[in-house]
Amino acid sequence: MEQMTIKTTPIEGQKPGTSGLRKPTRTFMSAHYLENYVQAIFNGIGGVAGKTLVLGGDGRFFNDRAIQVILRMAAANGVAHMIVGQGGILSTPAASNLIIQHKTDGGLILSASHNPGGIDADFGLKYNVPAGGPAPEDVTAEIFAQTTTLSEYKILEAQDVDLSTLGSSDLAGMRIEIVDPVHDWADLMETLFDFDAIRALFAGGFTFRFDAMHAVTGPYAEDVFVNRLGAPQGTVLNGTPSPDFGGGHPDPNPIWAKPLVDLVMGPDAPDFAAASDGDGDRNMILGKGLYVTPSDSLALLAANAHLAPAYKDGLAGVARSMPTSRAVDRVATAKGLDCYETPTGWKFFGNLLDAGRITICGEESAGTSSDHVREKDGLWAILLWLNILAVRKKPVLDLVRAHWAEFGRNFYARYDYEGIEAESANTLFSGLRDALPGLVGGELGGRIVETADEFSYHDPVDGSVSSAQGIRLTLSGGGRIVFRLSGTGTVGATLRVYLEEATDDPAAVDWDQTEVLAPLAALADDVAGIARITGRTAPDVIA
Ligand code: VG1
Ligand code: CO
Repeated sequence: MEQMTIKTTPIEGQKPGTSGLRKPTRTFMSAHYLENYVQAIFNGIGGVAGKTLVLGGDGRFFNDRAIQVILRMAAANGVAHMIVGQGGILSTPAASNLIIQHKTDGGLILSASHNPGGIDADFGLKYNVPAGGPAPEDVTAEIFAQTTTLSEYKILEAQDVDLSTLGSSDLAGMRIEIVDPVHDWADLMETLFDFDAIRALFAGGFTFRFDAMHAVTGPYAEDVFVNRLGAPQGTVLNGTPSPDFGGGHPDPNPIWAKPLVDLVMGPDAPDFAAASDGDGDRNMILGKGLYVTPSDSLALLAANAHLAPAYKDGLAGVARSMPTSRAVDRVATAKGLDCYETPTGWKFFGNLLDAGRITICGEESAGTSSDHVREKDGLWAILLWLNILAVRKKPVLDLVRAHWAEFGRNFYARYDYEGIEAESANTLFSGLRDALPGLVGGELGGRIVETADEFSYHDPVDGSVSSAQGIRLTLSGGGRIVFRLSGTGTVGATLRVYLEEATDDPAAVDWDQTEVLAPLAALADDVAGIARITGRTAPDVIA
């Protein structure tokens, strides 16, 4: 086995976004692309000699090849110990858990999450820190800086490592430990939730369908729901992971998980249904005849978490990303909890969780989690729902309506305009920025603009500042419009427009969301000039 130092030159555009580096798979497969980025990570975290790292991914196309390259590079860079999910597989929350439980120096997670997989789709790679969460901005900035000056990388010439057999082996002095991807994470779940109560729920005939969307969670869901909790065979749909996710987008929302939504809206609806995404960190929650928005789900989980053993003493505080609806803020106010507003992306919750300031946090994009790991955790959210349902013994619809009646209701939708030209996006945002000062105090659609600003986050724990995190307008009567650009796309720019209306009117439990939000959608178009600047008259996706 020969240690090689390969000369290379910087590759443009290796800038991590909201969640690591995401690019078309063919880009990742091009000469030196993966190698450069991995070496930049190793250099950017101060070298990896003697360190222990976790390694695994969501199983998408190129996962297996990339893992072999990373192992050879890790050995050549002097890594002491690599903990690898069997078959190269780890869900994102399971990887976070291994990083924490084994007290490692962090980990590499291969995933483009909800983006489709395949040679003509997307791939991704991110580094998580020893605390278990996605690297914060100072670390990703250092990694990016490394990509711009890189001149060589180290790699071993060696045969492929067998990833299929559990146990330890050696690669040029580096210990490789292949672990079961599911076991430790599933054991952790048993410590958090009342498995006996959920088992009794299933034994009583409660019906549940979980759609794994051909992605990484299939084996996790089989183990927890079927083996450990006694849900019947057939509970897990699309449970066999595939490198291209069965040709679909592994994105648990009403568009990409339409068959499941159709099921709960039809005559054979189960009592409860849920889905997760490519790497297992997102969740979608459904009841009979009902889609629960992720923002409402976060609020309901925060309000009821004390029903699960891990959270029985209450929550330290809660947090949500800025565009997420303010439904959880109402719960925090009612319960006297601190509530933090962070920029989009899980990395911003890490400090608050580490400092013990919050217990539960979430995002409108279907990510929710707690302090048990430092990633969002799709199956965790579903298990907390099951625990709550097992205690409350009421249909999902009743729980949601009771929640709205108690705390008030926030109507919410996100409009995505995909693949718009970068220049149009820039024009739109600079136009909005220029307009902000003139909007405050004025009238828009018959309502007063109470605030109009660009969100800057001041991290209360380490004092760091993250600016330009989205433009937001609040309107009298509880309305809010937020504009931001996606940081996970791989082609062109994606404009996200987040619409929210809030009311305390008890009658609102019966109002129609689309109708309530329609005037705001028109205002958003008007104030930002979406149709005028981008030529788009309707969003590609409404989530
Ligand atoms: C999106 C979501 C954000 C989420 C991120 C990663 O980012 O909006 O809430 O944290 O994806 O999730 P953006 O920048 O495209 O809006 V995942 O499940 O893709 O790791
Ligand atoms: Co994901």
